[in-house]
Amino acid sequence: WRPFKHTRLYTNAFVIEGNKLLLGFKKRGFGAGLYNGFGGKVEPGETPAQAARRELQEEAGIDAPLEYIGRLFFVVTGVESVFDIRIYVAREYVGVPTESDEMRPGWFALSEDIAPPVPGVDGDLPDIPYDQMWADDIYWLPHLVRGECFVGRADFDEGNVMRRYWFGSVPHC
Ligand code: 6OG
Repeated sequence: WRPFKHTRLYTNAFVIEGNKLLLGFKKRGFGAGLYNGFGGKVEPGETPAQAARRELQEEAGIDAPLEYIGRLFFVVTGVESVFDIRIYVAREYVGVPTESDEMRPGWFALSEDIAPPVPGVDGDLPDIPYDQMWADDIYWLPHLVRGECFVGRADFDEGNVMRRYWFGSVPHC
């Protein structure tokens, strides 16, 4: 494990409605070409919760009562500071998800034991596109969907390849 010299605070926010999950396709910048939650850097003077809400508004055009649900550390080859990412989730929102310069929002199907699908609407949704997401997401997103707090760390090689990782749920956020 490479030790942490500097960390930088980020947020990442997910919205769930019934058995649908809202993801954004990142159009530019770090992680371009991948689906992810909505988020970015925590700015000076902001709390992570404030930043999470601002980024969700900027990138997806919606407002939501976000709740803190997980914390992840990512060590990336060639990136000096370690990503310290606060993960948030909301189960309701206000507004209409709208494409921004950075993100194109889209709904994906969660398993039917979260909520029964609404015929004609939810039935047509694609599954969560794990093959077009950061390699870590498949390990912790199921915790988020179940409402379990989680923590983890992944050290990445060049590109979207994890060299070493650990993720787990924890009883308290
Ligand atoms: P901006 O560059 O848009 O913020 N992020 C990651 N998310 C996952 N799942 N895995 C990673 O592994 C990530 N690295 C960064 C944090 C970048 C956004 O992307 C997230 C932010 O929400 C390396 O300001």
